[in-house]
Amino acid sequence: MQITNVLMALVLLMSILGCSAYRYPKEKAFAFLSGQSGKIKGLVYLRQTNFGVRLDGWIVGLTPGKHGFHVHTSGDVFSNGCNSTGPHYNPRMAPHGSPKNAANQRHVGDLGNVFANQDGVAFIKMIDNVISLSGPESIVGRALVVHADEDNLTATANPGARLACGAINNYYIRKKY
Ligand SMILES: [Cu+2]
Ligand SMILES: [Zn+2]
Repeated sequence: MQITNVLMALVLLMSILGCSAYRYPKEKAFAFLSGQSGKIKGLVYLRQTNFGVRLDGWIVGLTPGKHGFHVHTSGDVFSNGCNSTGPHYNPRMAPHGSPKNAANQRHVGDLGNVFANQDGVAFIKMIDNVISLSGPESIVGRALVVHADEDNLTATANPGARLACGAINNYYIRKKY
């Protein structure tokens, strides 16, 4: 009898967890990056985790070395290419800085640099706990931008031209429980 009760409780618990996970999945997003030259392309997946937003992806066609990488305010990558994405996403009116800075000492969109290898490929694997994929400071609908030059992670950073960009889009995977 007792085992049956435990099993019943377990089934009930699992169905509750399953339902809530179905209705409120952890947010996921992706961005296709492309640039005017057509040489630079990228794909970045973004997932909300308990430790922040995890970014996984790659960008090809870069020159080897560091390239500034940010969330810019607008997802408009059409009006004027990457230039219509506006400035770094900065809802807290903070100075530009390193992604390692405290949340009020960086733009929310400051993700630092990606590093391209000798083949011009940057593999992206980072977790950032200042950006989010939901709530008042969500970056969904904004844009990821990769620059020609290195971001020196200070207020005087000048990472140069915007080589490629892509709007950040939400998506959901429907799971059966
Ligand atoms: Cu930027
Ligand atoms: Zn910035």
